[in-house]
Formats: sequence, structure tokens, C-alpha cells
Amino acid sequence: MSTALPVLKADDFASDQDVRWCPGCGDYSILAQMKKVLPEIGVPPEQTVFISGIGCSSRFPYYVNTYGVHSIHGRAPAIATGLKLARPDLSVWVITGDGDALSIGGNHFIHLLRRNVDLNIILFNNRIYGLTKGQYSPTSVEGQITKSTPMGVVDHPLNPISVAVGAEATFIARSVDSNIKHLAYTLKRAAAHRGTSFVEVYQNCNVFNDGAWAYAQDKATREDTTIELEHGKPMIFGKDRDKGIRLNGLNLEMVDLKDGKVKEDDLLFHDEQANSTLVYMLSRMRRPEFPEPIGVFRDVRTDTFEEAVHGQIDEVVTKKGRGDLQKLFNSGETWKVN
Ligand SMILES: Cc1ncc(C[n+]2csc(CCOP(=O)(O)OP(=O)(O)O)c2C)c(N)n1
Ligand code: SF4
Repeated sequence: MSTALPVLKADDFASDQDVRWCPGCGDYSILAQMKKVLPEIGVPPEQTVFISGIGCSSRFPYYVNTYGVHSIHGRAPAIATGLKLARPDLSVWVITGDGDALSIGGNHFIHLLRRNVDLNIILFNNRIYGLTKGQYSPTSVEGQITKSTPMGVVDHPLNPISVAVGAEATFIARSVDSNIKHLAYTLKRAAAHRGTSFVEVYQNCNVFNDGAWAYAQDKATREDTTIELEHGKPMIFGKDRDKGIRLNGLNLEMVDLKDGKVKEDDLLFHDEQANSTLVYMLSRMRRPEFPEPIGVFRDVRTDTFEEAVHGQIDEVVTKKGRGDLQKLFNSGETWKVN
């Protein structure tokens, strides 16, 4: 006789910890959507692990009733890679902020993406250092006044999606904290991908950078300021669905569909398996010239890091048999120190 497994609910993934984010922080919405989709993803809490660095966003593992590691600043990718290699059966999530992933963790972030370890990275991008009370981050915009840039930021901001394309990530997506349906869908898509999935979430820090993504969050404006990427569909956007994106030579251009001169077939059709050059071009679409894409930019399948590593180990074991660690220790020149 078989016993049916219990059907899990969002509450089964809620921890008993007091949430210490500021009231109104976008992090709450991401947490709520994650708890909602985890039962649908179907991996039990005891086989799920959240690994974070340091930052407000990185407090996330405390608030989910799974295994978790609140690690060191920028180093979650290294810990997550080690864990996934040792335990490929676990569902591993890296939770990080724009400062954590792109500043101190920039190096680790890039190598995780290029290696294609089978795990999910969710980057909470609020364009500020929240936990340390409002210094500028690698995604802060030029001219932004912050605690550490009282005269305005002079750096050019990093575009996380462009970085991911450059590192040849196999799954790249963007969503918005307040667009809960879209966020839930995107998290599920990330979980379904085999390889590193990278999701940038526009997240509001209402205390130190309020309104950084207001145009993409606000229901009244978001249809005109963002464009939802849908595989196989023409790139159309706007409240009245009367604007589109067309490829003109090596450039993307925005076109008006109102007067009927440009037809739907003339537009760019989104392809999640398109070449990296095109995905890079999409990643450069920024306001006010363009609507900013949300959705899945890229989803392709290649070998994962752990498949390659374990494949290599199996091959060597087949050829040479299992290694003997004790023999290896004793194989070199040894001497005694008196
Ligand atoms: C090695 C090290 N350097 C610096 C810090 C200080 N520090 C803590 S969190 C943080 C940045 C967090 O920003 P972000 O990743 O954007 O996360 P948020 O708090 O905005 O979610 C910094 C610089 C630290 N904890 N450890
Ligand atoms: S400081 Fe900003 S990011 Fe941190 S909890 Fe408060 S609102 Fe959220």
C-alpha cells in the first residue's frame, strides 16, 4: 500500500523568524512569491537550500523554512557551487543584492554564470546598498545623490543582464517585485531550467532609493515603459498595444503601429534561443529611448558544471579504478622533522 505524500502549501515554506526588513520594502513581495511557487516547483523543504551573501536581501534564508546559509559578502556563488557539486540532488538558490553580486562578488558571480552550475540566482536590484544605509552600488545611475556620492555618482552603471549575456549564461530573465504574477512565473521558469538561471528583480528600497523602478512597478505606467518578452511572439507593447520593436540593420528601433504602415510581421519576434548578439541588444534597451524588457531573455540547454565534473570522474574511475587516498598521501617523498 502506498501512502500519498502531503501536498505542500506556501505556509509550509514559512519560517518562524521575525522578518527584519523595513515596512514597505520590495523584498517582502519577492519572499511571498517564492513561498507561493516553492510548493508548485515540488521540491520538499528538506531538499531545498537558499544561500546568500550579505545585505538586506541576503537575510532571505532566515525567512524560508528550508536549509539555508547566510554566508559572506559576495561569496554565495562559491559556497553554492561547492554544495551543488557535492549534492547534485539538492535544489539550490543563491539570493543576492546588486552590491553583493556585482561589486565585491563580481568575480564570483561571473564565474558561476559561465560554469553553468545547475542552480538559481535571484538578484534583488534596488540600485543601492540598503543594509549599510544608502551608499551607491554598481547599478546606481549616473548623477544619483547617495550618502557616499553627495555630488552625484560619476561611474557608469553595470547592466546585470548584459553582464550575464557576456558570461554566456544559459538562462537570463528579469522581473519586477510588484508584478507578482510575472514574478511567480519567472521564478518557476528559473527553477525549471537545468543550468544556472539568473533572474534580476527590480526591487524597491523604499528607505534609501524609493521609486528607482516606479515606472516599471506602477500599473498606470508599466505597460508603456516595459515590454514583456514572450517566446515566439512579436515584440508589441503599450497600453493600447500600438507600439513595437523592429530590427533595422544592426539596430533595434521603436515603431508605431497605429497608422498601419508597419505590420506585425515586420516586428522582431522574441526567440529565447536567439544568438547572444541579439540578446545583448535586448539587454541594452533602456528608458526613455526604449521600453525595458521583462521576462525571459534567453533559455538554452548546455552541459552543466556538475555533469561535466562527475562525467570526468566516472571516466577516470572506469579507466583507472577508484583512487586510494591513503596511498596518495604516502606516494610522495616523505621525511621526518625532528
Ligand atoms: C567584506 C565586507 N565588506 C563590506 C561589508 C559591508 N556591507 C554589508 S552589506 C553591503 C552591501 C549590500 O548591498 P546590496 O548587496 O545591494 O544589498 P541590499 O542591502 O541592498 O539588499 C556592504 C558593502 C561587509 N559586510 N563585508
Ligand atoms: S534598507 Fe531598503 S532594502 Fe533594506 S530592508 Fe529597508 S527598504 Fe528594504
